[in-house]
Amino acid sequence: MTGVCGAALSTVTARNLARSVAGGVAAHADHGRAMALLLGRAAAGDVAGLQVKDVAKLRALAEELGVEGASDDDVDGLAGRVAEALLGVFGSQGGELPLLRRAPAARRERWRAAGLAPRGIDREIVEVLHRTTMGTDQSSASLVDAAMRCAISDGWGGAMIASDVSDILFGSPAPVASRASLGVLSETEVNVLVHGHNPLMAEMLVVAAAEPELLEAARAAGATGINLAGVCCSANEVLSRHGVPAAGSFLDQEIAVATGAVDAMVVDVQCIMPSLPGVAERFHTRLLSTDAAARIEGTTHIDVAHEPPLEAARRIVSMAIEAFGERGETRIPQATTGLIAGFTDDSIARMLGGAHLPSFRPLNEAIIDGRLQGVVAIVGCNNPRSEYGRTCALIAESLMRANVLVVNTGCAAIACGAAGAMDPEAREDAGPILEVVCKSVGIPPALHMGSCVDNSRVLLSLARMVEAGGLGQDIDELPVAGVCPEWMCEKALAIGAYFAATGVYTVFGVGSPVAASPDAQQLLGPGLAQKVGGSLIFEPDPERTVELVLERLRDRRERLGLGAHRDSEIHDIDKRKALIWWKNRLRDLQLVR
Ligand code: MSK
Repeated sequence: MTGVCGAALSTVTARNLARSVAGGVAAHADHGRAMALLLGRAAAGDVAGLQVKDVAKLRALAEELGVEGASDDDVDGLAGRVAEALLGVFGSQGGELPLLRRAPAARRERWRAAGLAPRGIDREIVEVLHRTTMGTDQSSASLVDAAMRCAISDGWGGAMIASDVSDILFGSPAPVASRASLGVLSETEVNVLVHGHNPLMAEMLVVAAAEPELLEAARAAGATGINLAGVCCSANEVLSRHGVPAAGSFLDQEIAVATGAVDAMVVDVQCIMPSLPGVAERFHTRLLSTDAAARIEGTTHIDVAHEPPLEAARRIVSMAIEAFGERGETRIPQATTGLIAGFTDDSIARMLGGAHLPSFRPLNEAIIDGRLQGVVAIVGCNNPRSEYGRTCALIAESLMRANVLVVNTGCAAIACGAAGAMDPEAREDAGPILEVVCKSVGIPPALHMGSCVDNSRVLLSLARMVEAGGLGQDIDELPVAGVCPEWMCEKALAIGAYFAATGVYTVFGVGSPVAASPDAQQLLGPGLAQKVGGSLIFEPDPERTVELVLERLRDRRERLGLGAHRDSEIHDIDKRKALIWWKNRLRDLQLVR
């Protein structure tokens, strides 16, 4: 079958997929760019109330980027130079993205050999848009390659920059206790809900909501205080850094307003339902947009590029206090779930190895001796075509029972948190051995690793697992997988594509954008597996998804010579490094599988 122009079905399908991936990469890249620009503005003293919080991370990034004066006392000057260097990564036209150096050497070699090492973030996005215009790139294989190169520029570029700069400006997350579900909304306090992705306004609202003058104004209006909560990834950002509770995921944004208890909802960019103004106008809720890139009819727009963000946050809280006096009947579901959030590659290494010798080695040892079968990231959206956030949680429960450590980001993290997977008291949901591991380390069986851009933290954790040794020399050798059970937007496809291109076996649920073309499915499955060791599979059945993932973990364990619990060939990591070297050598010589 061909289109009217003669394009094959595989070309059209690969072209559409590549455009979707580029759309998702662009969203994360523009978020990353906004953070780099904000760092520059903060360094120049243009943003009152905002300065570098994590100086050590700024210095480390400066060194990594080759920015001079990484140990200078002038932190603002250094921040300005780092911001410039980061902005250069977006516009770079050749060479390789500098943050690729965080990936294992074997992975970088593989990307180079396959022509997948990205040159500049904007360049890869633009090139996909060009290639996919009518009558340009007509090879489905070449289109999939371009999509993967573009996706790598997200995970190891735009998204990673967004997370790094957010940490530098607002502080790096560390494990913190909080709560999830709509029950975090308060009957008696002024409720301000943040929604979107860019953490700037959410951070400023954390400051404003604690100011004595505004608390006094809230009390004068008859409230007992000011309650800040979030939905979607803005929630994940302030949950990870401050323990601000998460009212819900993408699917909960309208329902939160419909409780009648939200006095102000503050949105920035991405995942904001166009239906929100229509819902908000039926209640007293003030709906406020804050980013020039996302103008929404029916909202009050406060542009934080032109108003000091902290002043804007104060104005917003005052509007919420005024709205509180207009509240009608409220219907807030009572249940909430406890959770621990704030896990990053750094904080996990510190928890496992201690503050003086942070390391992923204890995790690798638990995988090697079979206490853990592996690690699976459950990420991405919630989808009305799925059972209201339950698919993520059901898959997490099944994997935890099979002694698999789960890590979560995005709306999947909020859904799993609300279902109790991140509650340290709910360890009986985990398999018996995972439960023991969690108790000995002091972690829940599912780790909340942040927002969608924080999938970069998952990539860095995988790189650190390789570095810790004993599990191979590249990410595709690890007994790990990625699952995106309820995806609904282009950004999720971009994340799945960079997971796969990084060597992760990745399964998407709901529906497949390449269902029409067996050739395109072949390219994303076995084709990618051969080229980069990871693959992008679409499987709508959650039970089958669990089976596929466990099969992958078993396969990787077998290749590494790891048996069942305490039944592996060699447990000592240094001896294992030699064993793996020989196994890989024999595999290269095609003497073993
Ligand atoms: S917010 S991209 S619905 S995860 Fe990051 Fe949630 Fe998906 Fe938006």
